[in-house]
Parts: sequence; C-alpha cells; structure tokens
Amino acid sequence: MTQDELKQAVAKAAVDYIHPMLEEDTIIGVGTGSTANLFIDELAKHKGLFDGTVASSEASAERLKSHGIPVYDLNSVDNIRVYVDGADESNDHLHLIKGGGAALTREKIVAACSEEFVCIADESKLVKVLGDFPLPVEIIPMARGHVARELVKLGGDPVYREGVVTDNGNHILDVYNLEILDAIALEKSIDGIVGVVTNGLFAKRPANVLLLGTQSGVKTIK
Ligand code: ABF
Repeated sequence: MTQDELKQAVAKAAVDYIHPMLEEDTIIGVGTGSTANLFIDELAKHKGLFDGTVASSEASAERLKSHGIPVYDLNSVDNIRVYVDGADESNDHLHLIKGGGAALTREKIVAACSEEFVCIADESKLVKVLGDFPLPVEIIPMARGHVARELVKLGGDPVYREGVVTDNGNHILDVYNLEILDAIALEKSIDGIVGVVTNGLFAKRPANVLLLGTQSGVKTIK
C-alpha cells in the first residue's frame, strides 16, 4: 500500500472507532492535515448522526462546511466527545510532535477540551525517539530572536519558517537536532520561554489512542 492508501485506511478506521459515540448532541473535534482531510471526507458520510464539529484550523473548517457539516466556535460548546487528528511523529507513549501544518496552537486547545484524543497516522510516523521531525514552536513575532536564543540553550537549532503566518497571526520556529528523551519535561521548558505561544509537543496531554496504518492493517495502540 502507498502512504496515501495507509492514510485512507486510518481515516476509515477512525470513523469506525468513533461511530458508537455518534449521537444527536455529539460534538467532534477535527484536526488538520492530509490525514485529517481524509477523515473529514469519511465523516461526511455520517453527517446526520451527530450535532457538529469544532475545527483546529480555518482550512479544516472550510472542508467540513463544504460537506455541509456544522462547525461551531469552541466557546459555544460545552463538551467535545472525541478529537481526531494526525501527527508528525509519535512514540510508544503516544507523545506526539505536531505542527508541521502550523495549526499546533488550535490543535492543542481542542485536544485539551476533548474527552478522548484519537491520533491517526501512517506507520512512517511511529518512532523510538521523538525529534527527527523538527519541533514546531509558535511564537509572538516580536519575540523571535529571544525565543530562538533560549531554544539554542535547550540544545536545539531553531529555524524561522519563512513566509508562514498562523491562523492566530503568529510565526513558527522549527527546532532541529533535538533528541527528545523526556518529552513532558521539554514541553514544559519550552512553554516557559517568554514569547512562546505553544510548542508542538503533545506529551502532557498525549493521544489516548493511536490508529496506525501499516502494511498488515490498521493497528490500535493505547
Ligand atoms: C496536523 O497535520 C499536524 O499537527 C501535523 O503537523 C500534520 C500531520 O499531517 P499529515 O496528516 O498531512 O501527515 O495534524
């Protein structure tokens, strides 16, 4: 199977996984990226069975609306039953690196508000040690130099993502050459740098379930 076919398989598996949760008042959190897009397209086949969604990006909101699926503002919903999103890397603890698509802040907020976080990914995303994928950090633009210097002190090599402005009007530094052995500690340390909005480590609040597309089928890792 190609990588796209593996992503398609996990998108379908995610809809099967959440299907028992779909009731008339169910709100689903929906992530961002190519795997999440395939999930949106699968979810659309069941759009009458649940209330609506909260999206982690403007792009996903547009795709959901194009299918006729309601998209709510996060502040207007009480509870998100489940959040489904992709990742750039996951380790065995379901600690993730996210943010390759620059939507990390809204993704982390929606994840924090959700009862359950289902991560969907093809097998290339599962790693022993996080950090081969450069860690995205969303920053307040005027703090770029300060945050970059602090990230160097933590052992990384930050690179400004040219030309990218997040949905929140901020910038991204991608941090290379981190070997992330304690993801929770590093997530906290980077959060503590003044000028950082969010970092792409999802370890304090990891995924609850990883649906991993492999050549031998979709594996459920908890
Ligand atoms: C988002 O999409 C991210 O946080 C991650 O950066 C990315 C994964 O993209 P894809 O599914 O296209 O590989 O969920």
